[in-house]
Amino acid sequence: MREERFVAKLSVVRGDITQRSVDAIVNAANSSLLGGGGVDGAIHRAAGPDLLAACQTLNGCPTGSAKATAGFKLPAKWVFHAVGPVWNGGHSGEPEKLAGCYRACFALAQEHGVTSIAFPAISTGIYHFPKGPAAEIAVRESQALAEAAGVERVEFVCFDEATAMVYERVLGEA
Ligand code: AR6
Repeated sequence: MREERFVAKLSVVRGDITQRSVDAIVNAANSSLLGGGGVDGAIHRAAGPDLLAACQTLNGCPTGSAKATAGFKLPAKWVFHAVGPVWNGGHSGEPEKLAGCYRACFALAQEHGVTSIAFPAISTGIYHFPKGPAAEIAVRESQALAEAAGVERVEFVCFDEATAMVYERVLGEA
């Protein structure tokens, strides 16, 4: 295995992911990849209609995976559209599927030479995945995968204060 030459920086950022100047932002999409509410709606509004046209060529995406498009009018060059699980009590493979989203995004990062990436709290809004366990999965997978994927900077972009506090606790314990 090659020796890593850097330590990835993981940080909590409060605010709107569409404003982040990073190589890639991650969308919390659904398996149609044709848009929706929450962060998905915000990303499509900010990127402009070319994003939907690009998504229409992808034929959807399975839960627990991700697909890439350009960022169009966004500051970010790429959007990685990740499909998180709907929380259904936790015994339907939800944690593994959520981890799969992060793994797929780091694989896309490596494929596209992305060195900075911003994640929303995938599945913790409309899909109701509990915030604490979701943040633990996000941080664990990022710590395990960022450096090997060549990613130097990982931002966890939190739209609300409660989510930011959860990430700060998890990162503090990590
Ligand atoms: N920037 C950063 N985070 C945001 C933003 C934003 N602009 N807007 C919302 N969030 P959600 P999910 C946070 O519901 O649970 C869509 O309809 C939000 O506060 O966007 O994965 C899709 O099409 C929460 O912390 O995504 C799917 O059908 C987090 O982003 C479904 O919702 C995720 O909330 C996906 O549901």
